[in-house]
Amino acid sequence: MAKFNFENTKHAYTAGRLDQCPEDGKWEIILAGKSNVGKSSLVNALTGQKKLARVSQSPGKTRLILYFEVDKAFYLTDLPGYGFAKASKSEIAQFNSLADDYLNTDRPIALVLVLIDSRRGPEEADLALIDWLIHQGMPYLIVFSKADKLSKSQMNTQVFTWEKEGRLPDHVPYIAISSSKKIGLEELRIYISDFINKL
Ligand SMILES: Nc1nc2c(ncn2[C@@H]2O[C@H](COP(=O)(O)OP(=O)(O)OP(=O)(O)O)[C@@H](O)[C@H]2O)c(=O)[nH]1
Ligand SMILES: [Mg+2]
Repeated sequence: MAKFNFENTKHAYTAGRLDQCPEDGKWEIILAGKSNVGKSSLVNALTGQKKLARVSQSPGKTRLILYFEVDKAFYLTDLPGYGFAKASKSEIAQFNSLADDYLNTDRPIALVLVLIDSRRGPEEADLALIDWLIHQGMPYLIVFSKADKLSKSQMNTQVFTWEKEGRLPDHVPYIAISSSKKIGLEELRIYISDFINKL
């Protein structure tokens, strides 16, 4: 089946509240994960556009829900990061609950990409999200980000260890990527394309 043209992507909408989200029924591939894990960088890397999504050294950059329409077919939805403590209390409450609420609504969510930093590994909030997704029966894929510092075999060993430690469920579906070194991007584009095509 055809792979979508990820280079043909445009920023379609920005939403600060759930009632501002598009209602056109297009499928969404969600990018979820802790602040600073590399969600916005991944949008740019997948689409080959350096400045489509804003990337920053300072965590908590993305505080709104951003919709990127890929090949007129589906959205890549960049959610605000969770677990970030440097914003003001009211801001944290606002953008964390926005991300939480988002997954709890009736959105046409096809797949949730759960980004986890390869070197830091899964933290409590990540496992809580994964458990929740499994409980809801919502399809997800773990995306280990910033994999430029690890070899493929080191990565596999890490994942095995995390599974044994109970920091991940056994046999999690995952892909390791690096936005800066362009690792795993084509594999992820194919995975997403296949997924959308099979819906
Ligand atoms: N080494 C390395 N650094 C990366 C990679 N991807 C992103 N980064 C860096 O990680 C930092 C955060 O990246 P963002 O893409 O803004 O992260 P985010 O998840 O969108 O963050 P929030 O918007 O705060 O939730 C930036 O300094 C990036 O340059 C990668 O593949 N490798
Ligand atoms: Mg971001």
